[in-house]
Amino acid sequence: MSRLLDLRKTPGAGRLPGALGCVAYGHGVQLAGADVSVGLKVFGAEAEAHAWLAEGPFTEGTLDGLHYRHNKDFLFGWISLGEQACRPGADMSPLETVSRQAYDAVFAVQAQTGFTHLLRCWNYLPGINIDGGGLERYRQFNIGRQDAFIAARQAWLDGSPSACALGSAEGELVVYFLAGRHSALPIENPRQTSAYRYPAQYGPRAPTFSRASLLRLESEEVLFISGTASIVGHESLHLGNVREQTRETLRNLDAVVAEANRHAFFGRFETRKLFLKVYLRHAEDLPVIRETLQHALGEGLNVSFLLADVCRAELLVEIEAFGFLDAEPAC
Ligand code: 3EB
Repeated sequence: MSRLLDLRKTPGAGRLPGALGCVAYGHGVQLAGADVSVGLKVFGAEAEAHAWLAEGPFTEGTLDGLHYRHNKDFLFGWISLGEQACRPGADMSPLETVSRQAYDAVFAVQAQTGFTHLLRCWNYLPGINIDGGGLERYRQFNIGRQDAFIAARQAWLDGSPSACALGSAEGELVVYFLAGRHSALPIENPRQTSAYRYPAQYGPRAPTFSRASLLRLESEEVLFISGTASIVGHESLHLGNVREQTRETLRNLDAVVAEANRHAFFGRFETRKLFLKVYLRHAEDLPVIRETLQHALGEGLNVSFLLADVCRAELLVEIEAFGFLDAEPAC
């Protein structure tokens, strides 16, 4: 059965023919043929390409610095903006300015192409935990992102897309995303305060994302789980303890999966069968995180490990996930 969307991990490879979009992860390497490169170290390979496969034909374009490719059902878009070259708006930091610009471009492309439903956004910003002149840079990003959602009259509370936001050592702000013609069901985690309702102690503007989004298509269901960390309610737990942070993160993932399963139509998602991306702050934590994951979920996981800063300085690990359920094959 052909899939509308299929995620393939191809270590070191370039763009696959038939890819709606191809993302390369790797520090200091450019993969020929990838649409967008994210400068994070990958464990176990020099680089990894993650390709979203979908049925063609494809149409490509560029608008306001944002590149996109779409078939009849899905649009993949990507933009990379440097802060040096930007002209900050009045009372706006360079990062806030480029974050606003990136999301303004996302919504402009959506309006022009008709792929009006934002499904999943990936955000990578240099120095995410660094003070940007009175405000942590992640918090500056949150202002620019939320302003763009509000200006474009996009759902910025309930109904916002699933997302992740990670820190790279250097480089530009990189945003890539998937959009569709139909809305996904936003899923929240009953163990956690919705991120868009975080209190002001985490920054003047709350982050704009849902814990997960569940998309039902004719022959499959697709689940995008946002970056998930050791947060219960709105508080970070297990400070300094990477094993316990990993275990709490897995409890949160299971809770989101259970919540998604209340709405799933074609069966049940299982955490251990999802495609997992694990972001770790310290390379030396890899053995503990890997062992904790295998202990909880078993061997044979489909998992990538990436070195990245997580958006709260005390968080040591964050996990995002993606999965499918096929419709019963018609015989
Ligand atoms: C959290 O739960 C951890 O700002 O887009 C996770 C997923 C996190 C997405 C974002 C941030 C984002 O708050 C951080």
